[in-house]
Amino acid sequence: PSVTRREDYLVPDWMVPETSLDFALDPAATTVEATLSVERNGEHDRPLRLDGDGLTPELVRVDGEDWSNWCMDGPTLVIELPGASHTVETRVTICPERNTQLMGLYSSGGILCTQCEAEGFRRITFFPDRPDVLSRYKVRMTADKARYPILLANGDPVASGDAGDGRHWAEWGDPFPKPSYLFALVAGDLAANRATFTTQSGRDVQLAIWVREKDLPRTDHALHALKTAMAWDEATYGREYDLDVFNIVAVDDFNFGAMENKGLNIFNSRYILADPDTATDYDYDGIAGVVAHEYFHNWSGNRITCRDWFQLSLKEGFTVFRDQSFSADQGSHAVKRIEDVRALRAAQFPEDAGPLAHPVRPDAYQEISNFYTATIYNKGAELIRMMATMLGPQRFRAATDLYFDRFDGTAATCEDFVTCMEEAGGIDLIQFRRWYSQAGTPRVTATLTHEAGGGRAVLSLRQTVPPTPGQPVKEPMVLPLRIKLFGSDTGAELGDEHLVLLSGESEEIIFEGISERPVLSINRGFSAPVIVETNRTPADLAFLSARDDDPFARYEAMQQLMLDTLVASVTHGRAEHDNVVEAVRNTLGDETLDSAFIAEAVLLPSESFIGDQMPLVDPEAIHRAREALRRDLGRSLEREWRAAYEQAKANRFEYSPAAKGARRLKTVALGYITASGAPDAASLAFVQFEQADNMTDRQGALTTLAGGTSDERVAALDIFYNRYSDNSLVLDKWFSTQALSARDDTPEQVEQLARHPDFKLSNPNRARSLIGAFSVNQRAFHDASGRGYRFVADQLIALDKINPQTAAKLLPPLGRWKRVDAKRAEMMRAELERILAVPGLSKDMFEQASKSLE
Ligand code: B3K
Ligand code: ZN
Repeated sequence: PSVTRREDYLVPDWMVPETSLDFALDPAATTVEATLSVERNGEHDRPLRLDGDGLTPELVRVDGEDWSNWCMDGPTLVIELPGASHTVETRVTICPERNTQLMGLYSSGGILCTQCEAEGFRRITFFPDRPDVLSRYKVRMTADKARYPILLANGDPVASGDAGDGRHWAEWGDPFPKPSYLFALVAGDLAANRATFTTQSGRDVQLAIWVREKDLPRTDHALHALKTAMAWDEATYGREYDLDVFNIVAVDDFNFGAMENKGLNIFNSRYILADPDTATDYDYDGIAGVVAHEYFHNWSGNRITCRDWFQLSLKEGFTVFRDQSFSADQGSHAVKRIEDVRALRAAQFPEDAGPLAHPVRPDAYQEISNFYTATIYNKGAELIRMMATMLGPQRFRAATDLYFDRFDGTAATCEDFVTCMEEAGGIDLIQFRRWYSQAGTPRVTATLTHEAGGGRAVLSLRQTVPPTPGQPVKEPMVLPLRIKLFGSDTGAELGDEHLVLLSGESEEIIFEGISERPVLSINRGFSAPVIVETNRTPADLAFLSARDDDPFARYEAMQQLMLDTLVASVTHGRAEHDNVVEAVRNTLGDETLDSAFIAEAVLLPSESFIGDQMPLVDPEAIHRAREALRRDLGRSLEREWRAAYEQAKANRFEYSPAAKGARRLKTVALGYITASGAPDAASLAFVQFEQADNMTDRQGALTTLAGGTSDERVAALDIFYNRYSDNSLVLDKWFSTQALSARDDTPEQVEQLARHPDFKLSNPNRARSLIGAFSVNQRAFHDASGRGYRFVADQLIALDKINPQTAAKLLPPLGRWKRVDAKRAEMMRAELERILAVPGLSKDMFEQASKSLE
């Protein structure tokens, strides 16, 4: 397999200042005529190499004349050219309706649309398909007027007209030079939800969200989020939108969440469509977050793009950080931070601890699509957050201003960004840069000792960074740790919060004047993305869970208390639950806390996260221990859960932080009432299911029922299916709820669901709703029979033939065989071997599976 290496980067041989494209659109055969103005870049005599993928040139012209001095080098069109600049024309024919990979130009539910990042443009036309070739695009589209009344492309509309024969045409021009991965066009029978946004400098921007007519009523939330995001980016980063129009199109078949094409974002419909009856609060939040994310890319991604794909986190890490901050500002900062850290721990920590671990700025790849990972995105965002913490808000803003100003209109590197942080921040980030080059989650051991006589407390910190593939030995990192001490007798704060920058392997910090026994609050706000081990007792953790003034630290103390209890119980077969029960009782009864925070704090860590704390995962023992603690919490606090449930129940649907918090706590309480074994639990859930005026409550009740064995379970699943059988986004929930179920027969159920008439691998959302959900259901996936592994491998082998990118994304759980016992490991390896033996396996899957076996 061919490997691309960061150190091999060379500037482009040819630049393409102008690109003009002419599409004769047709689902079966679309012809694409491209006219490129090309300019030799530097002193060399190398030919023009135009990337292609599955393309055959039907015509090659140079400066208006037929040109014969070209050849194909594999998929690449190589044209010998004299002199410095030319006009090069090519023509190809492509078939959108047979494009099941969903890269390039394809058809989704009758809409023609494109996806070009990272290397999809070369499936549309011959081009130097790399992010550092910036070009100004003009696009002309001709299409059947009845089937494709709406024709959209990047930039602003220029002209349109009738083409005769029932066809029409439109021209669009994008004044901003852009890389090919940001190219987009859409043709379809679409209706728009429109609004006008006036920018801070007083320019009017026409906003439109394009969907099928019947979906229009479900676009208000996304449109509102877009306007809010545009205003937020002006207020927070001083960034204003730069075209006259901003279009968003939603399609049902999409390989990921959405795409930030210049002026024409294309979305997976799950991140646009919402109404109370069909979308949960998580869906609403996800929509606002993704709409904002793609919009923010207009500056962090489009105006400043990436020099090469190794710099992907330059745009993705920073943009995730920006969307996280935006979402935090729309509601509770504490709850948002808890959610983001939970996502990081669920997706990125396991990646960093497994065979696919890679640095935030990778050194090599076989298939770049495999590197759109939690490490690039979520850990990348944590790196930006650490720099923001070290700089403080004013200097961070000065540094981002400098970055946007200095690199506007260019293709930049992570190094460029860090340099701006250093210059405007006035700090040295030499050692901090290791965060970009070293993979693996650092582990910090923090030991606090108190010399009562001398009134001193000594905090010893020690860090290690684990070996990862290709990086056996690591250097210490810079870890910004927010730290505070509390008095265990008085509960008082013992001094202010400190920002400790741990940069050596170990360090001691002395606190003077500490007369009572101190309790350590460390990594407050999750200031560094690390694992912290401390010598805190269960009583210390319970104390912090009730008293810490940093809400994240408070949540974290409760989680740690729960984890310690669960790990002890898995290891020794049983454990004392009283500390957890009392801490949960305290939190539930604390009237100063809001419901959303309480709901997060009292939720037990997931089975996989418990597994991540153990040397080897015993899925059954973890499940038993967690269920036992859940039952105990349910029984011991049944009165409190019922009270919380009743209180939250009174609300009618409203999309506000308070109403969302009430719904969240309500379903958590329902879960505990169910876990208690109360005889009326299933009927309580069924009533919630039936009477719900929103999807959060309905799906919450369904999830509770789906995990059990009541008669109501079957009834609810049927009712849900029938009620929503024409809504594919809701049917995805029907599949995923069952795939995530804690029932003993889930592996079997999932096999049956894969034969359900509504299950189709060709739709990525549907494939993920079953395969993706099932493979994070730790106990079911790791069923001792090995049938879970076989199921996933069978599905991925079938999916690889349709859509390799989506298949490869679902592979990592099969690769974590080092985390389980020898018997399971052997079965997992056998499935990876079976995948690798498939003739014609994609390079996407090959890279993931082969690395996973090492
Ligand atoms: N930039 C796109 C992701 C493209 C993924 C290509 N495999 C969406 C985003 O991060 O905003
Ligand atoms: Zn992004």
